[in-house]
Amino acid sequence: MPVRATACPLDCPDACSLDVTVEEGRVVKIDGNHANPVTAGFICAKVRGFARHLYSPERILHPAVREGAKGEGRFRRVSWDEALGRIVSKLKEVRRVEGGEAILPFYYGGSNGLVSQGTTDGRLFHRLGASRLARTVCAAPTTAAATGLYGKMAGVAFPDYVHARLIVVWGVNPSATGIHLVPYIREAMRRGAKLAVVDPRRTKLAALAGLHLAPRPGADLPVALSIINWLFASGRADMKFLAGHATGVEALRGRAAAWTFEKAARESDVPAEAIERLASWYAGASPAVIRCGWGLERNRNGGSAAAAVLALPAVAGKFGVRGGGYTMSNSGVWKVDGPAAVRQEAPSTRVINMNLLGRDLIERRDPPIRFLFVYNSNVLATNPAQEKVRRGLLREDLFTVVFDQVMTDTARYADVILPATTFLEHEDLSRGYGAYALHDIRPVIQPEGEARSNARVFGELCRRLDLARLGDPETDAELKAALLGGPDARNRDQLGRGEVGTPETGLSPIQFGDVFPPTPDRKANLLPAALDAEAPGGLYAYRPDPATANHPLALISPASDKTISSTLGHLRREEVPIELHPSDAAARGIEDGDLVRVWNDQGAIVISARLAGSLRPGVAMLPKGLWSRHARGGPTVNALVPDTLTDIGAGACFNDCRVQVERASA
Ligand SMILES: Nc1nc2c(c(=O)[nH]1)N[C@H]1C(S)=C(S)[C@@H](COP(=O)(O)OP(=O)(O)OC[C@H]3O[C@@H](n4cnc5c(=O)[nH]c(N)nc54)[C@H](O)[C@@H]3O)O[C@H]1N2
Ligand SMILES: Nc1nc2c(c(=O)[nH]1)N[C@H]1C(S)=C(S)[C@@H](COP(=O)(O)OP(=O)(O)OC[C@H]3O[C@@H](n4cnc5c(=O)[nH]c(N)nc54)[C@H](O)[C@@H]3O)O[C@H]1N2
Ligand SMILES: [Mo]
Repeated sequence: MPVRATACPLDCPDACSLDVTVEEGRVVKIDGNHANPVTAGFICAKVRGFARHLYSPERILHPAVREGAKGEGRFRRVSWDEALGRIVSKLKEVRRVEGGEAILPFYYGGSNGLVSQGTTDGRLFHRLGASRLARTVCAAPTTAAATGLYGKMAGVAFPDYVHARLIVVWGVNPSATGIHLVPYIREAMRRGAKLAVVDPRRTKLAALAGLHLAPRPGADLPVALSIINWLFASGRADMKFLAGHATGVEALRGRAAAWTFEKAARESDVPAEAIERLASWYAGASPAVIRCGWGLERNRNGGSAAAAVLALPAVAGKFGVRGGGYTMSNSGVWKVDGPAAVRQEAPSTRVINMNLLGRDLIERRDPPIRFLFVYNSNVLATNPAQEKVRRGLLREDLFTVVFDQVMTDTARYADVILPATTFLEHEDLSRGYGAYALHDIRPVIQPEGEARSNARVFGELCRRLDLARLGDPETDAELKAALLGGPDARNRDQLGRGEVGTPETGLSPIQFGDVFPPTPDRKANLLPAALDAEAPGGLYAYRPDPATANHPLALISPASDKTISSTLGHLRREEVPIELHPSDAAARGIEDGDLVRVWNDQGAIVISARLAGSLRPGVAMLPKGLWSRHARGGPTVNALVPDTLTDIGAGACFNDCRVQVERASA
């Protein structure tokens, strides 16, 4: 049976290399291989079972147009020609009557590589003069912090974690969200390293850790600032490193000065002794590495919190040794050519923050959004303020196209649906944001049904709208060549030799040894002026918990090991319960398995409850990426999530959701 090598582009730091077994044109087995050393021959259960997604009865196999009411999900099959014809005439009409900005492309594309997003799609919407989208649903605050402090310098490679004497896992849950880091952590521990975890839940790694700090969601900032304050005050700060390699040092010291361990303990509800222990472990260990994740960014203090955590290795002098420093996102290390290479012009049309889609669909008048083109996204399931998004999608004067692989919650509201290929059916280029790997993705099977790739469909729309120009890279091969052939042709040479490319930094850079912030002074900037101006009250200013007497519980929604965001959600049939701490449940007379009502000012959901001692008291949990079917056909956790924005980066505040829970009558 032919085994074909490819790679996984799904939204995960690990960027696994895959072996796919194909029998009579069908995928029968998917496994990891060794092309990317971090994959090391094993992959997650989700991707091993990806054939269930490929051949799902819910796969969209041909274009269709709406027959029933919006949301009803009744469609009539049409040809590609008819579907594209309708889209073209509606785009022309909206542009003529309301102007190009009444058109909004909506995409996030965490699970898309470099060809299936930001190529012909961008070209189409830019040349149409459509509204632009701020892609902020994920990683906006951490990116702002990592860029502001270090110019998004390359991070510690996962294999180098084995050299660390202390590993701090902060707001990240690799056991679900990037499993290939875990063996390196275990190996480091086998060699004697200590592990500390900062997470409101006792995750699998927290249960293994010598130290687990469980702050209230959104209270990482005081914890990190109190450690910074102590490092300076106790003479443990590395003044030599700071003098040579950092700016903004005194300013940061000043902002941290008020934060004693006791004060941080009051805000975070972590015992002062536990914070102090983390501080002294950190000061005393070398190499020490911080794996910073995304759980700590999804709240009103998220950007400042990430900045304070990322400032720790500079203040404590943890750089310059193998296995010391931090890892945030490594997506920035690849020198691939951006929009210019694929001939997207830079327009100056209005920008819409994707996190505010619901509000903007309902309220925007300058002009109103009349045409919404959703692709690479299941926005109704994944965006904050779900009921506003739903109200927007229900507008009769909105024309919605949903281009997807399966019949998502969002697709049910479309006027036209288009069938999309998966990464096993189209060409792409994918870079890891944890593991250092750049993959050339080649199709291993023919598309199911009439599915087509994004690059092809948006290219065709350009032609039908007379927006194509001579010399535009069109085919997958032309697009790949354009993306890789720019200033750093090394990527391309490496791709040519094997599946895996390496960035110009090499596979295992030492921070402030081999790599420095790619800024003119090559220094860390611990208080960047732009971030300071953006954050309400300035960078590192703490904003208190939004809980109220009516809505006292913090409802967080981290990733689960069953889905990637909402992708693969249709394969999960059962209802998904809300997890409550036993003490919070007891106080409300709720028992395991009871039906409960969860509500706040945004909305209400009815769902069953499960008691979970792994949560800290005051915190409830529902995984992200749920579909309506997992909540009795009703709204999901995002119906309760506010559309407030983070302090920097204008990101989503998924974990600033505060709710009340009560027993519901069955
Ligand atoms: N299996 C699987 N893997 C995934 C994904 C998936 O959906 N499923 N999603 C992918 C995507 S899109 C992303 S962005 C990454 C995200 O990967 P992670 O960074 O791991 O993100 P989360 O699961 O959102 O949150 C991580 C942890 O933060 C904790 N947390 C919540 N609030 C706070 C807080 O205020 N402070 C602290 N310190 N911790 C907090 C949560 O309890 C959780 O254990 O994972 C990627 N990998
Ligand atoms: N409550 C809560 N919600 C969250 C989060 C949270 O922490 N809590 N986290 C957020 C995070 S971190 C993220 S990244 C977002 C992700 O949210 P989304 O960007 O909506 O990601 P997915 O849910 O994976 O949906 C991607 C969709 O694109 C489709 N697709 C994949 N590839 C292609 C392609 O090549 N072409 C086309 N046309 N379609 C394709 C898939 O079938 C899938 O339906 O969710 C966010 N939502
Ligand atoms: Mo994400």
